[in-house]
Amino acid sequence: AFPEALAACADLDALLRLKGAYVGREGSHAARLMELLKAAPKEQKRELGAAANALKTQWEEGLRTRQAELEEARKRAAALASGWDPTLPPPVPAQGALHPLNRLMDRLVDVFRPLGYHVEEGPEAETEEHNFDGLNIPEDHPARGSADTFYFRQGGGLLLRTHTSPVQVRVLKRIGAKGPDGLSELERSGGIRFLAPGRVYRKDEIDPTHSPMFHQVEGMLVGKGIGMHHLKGTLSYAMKALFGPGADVRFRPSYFPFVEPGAEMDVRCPLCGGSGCRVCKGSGWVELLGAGLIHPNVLAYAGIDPAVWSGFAFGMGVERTAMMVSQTPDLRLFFENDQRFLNSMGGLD
Ligand code: FA5
Repeated sequence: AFPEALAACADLDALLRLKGAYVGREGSHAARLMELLKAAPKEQKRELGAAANALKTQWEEGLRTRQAELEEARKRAAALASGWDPTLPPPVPAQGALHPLNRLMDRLVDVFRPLGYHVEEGPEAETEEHNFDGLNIPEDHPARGSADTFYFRQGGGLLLRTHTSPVQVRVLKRIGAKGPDGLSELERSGGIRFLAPGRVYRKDEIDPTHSPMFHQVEGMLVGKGIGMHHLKGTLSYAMKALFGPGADVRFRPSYFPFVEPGAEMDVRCPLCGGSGCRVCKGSGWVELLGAGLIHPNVLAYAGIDPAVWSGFAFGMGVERTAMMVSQTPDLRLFFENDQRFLNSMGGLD
């Protein structure tokens, strides 16, 4: 009978054969029924016809259901054969995370926040005025040349900022401008301290400690009676927060047109402990930042009276700092985005 024959169909081929035998156009059970119907006596035709149709519909529905079942079974078998196991839980998508350099900049912000510093920002496409003029950098300074600085071809004096110091000029101009009450924001607040983290660009040859694109964190404090001791105390505190209480730093006199006096701060090379290696070029020390007391010309340029106000500024290399904190011997690793390297950088949090 039909239900048993249907259940016995183990695959789609058998089902198609059964389909032909029951509802096929010629020679099938359904076709034979129609012939019998034609030969039936006239007064029985209505009743017999309805019964024949019901039977045919029942066959068709049974065949359709069974066909769907067999197709599903065939798909599952093919998937299993291909090595896919539908009973396994779905793969967990890899989760995104902040880049180690961003995490280090966030951490620096966290170190300075309790000291009253907030975050300021400036554009990466800067004007010569903010990048050089406002920072007391002379017209003939080599850093202004196209050998060191990326200029936009369209002209307009736009360049890719070579350091985060132009943010100093932007903020100083803003807080130095007199308001409607005749007072500047600086006069109203009595001082300011901020960090400016961001990307900078230079035509530097790429090597283990240099990249044409890198990051800096600028720091600035403006107040009254600010001296080098405030700068040294602040940076020593920050380095201990970053590298641990045993952090060994030194300050060397240096020159930047926008500070006077100027200094550079080195940290004892954590890769070799000071005995000399490739990263510290044998010296045992790695330069992390430039700093100094704000040059009077920089304050005056922004409309701030250097006889009243003073302050300090520093600019820290983020890749260099990240190398030291994580003991990474080559800053290029931070830009190659090898997941194994990035995932190993837990120490920067
Ligand atoms: C400056 O950029 C000054 N604007 C810093 C400053 C700010 C001085 C405020 C005084 C007051 P310098 O060119 O030395 O200085 O760069 C600062 C730091 O950036 C360096 O100490 C170094 O850590 C890092 N650095 C410089 N060039 C590169 C480079 N090509 N790749 C990676 N890091 C770099």
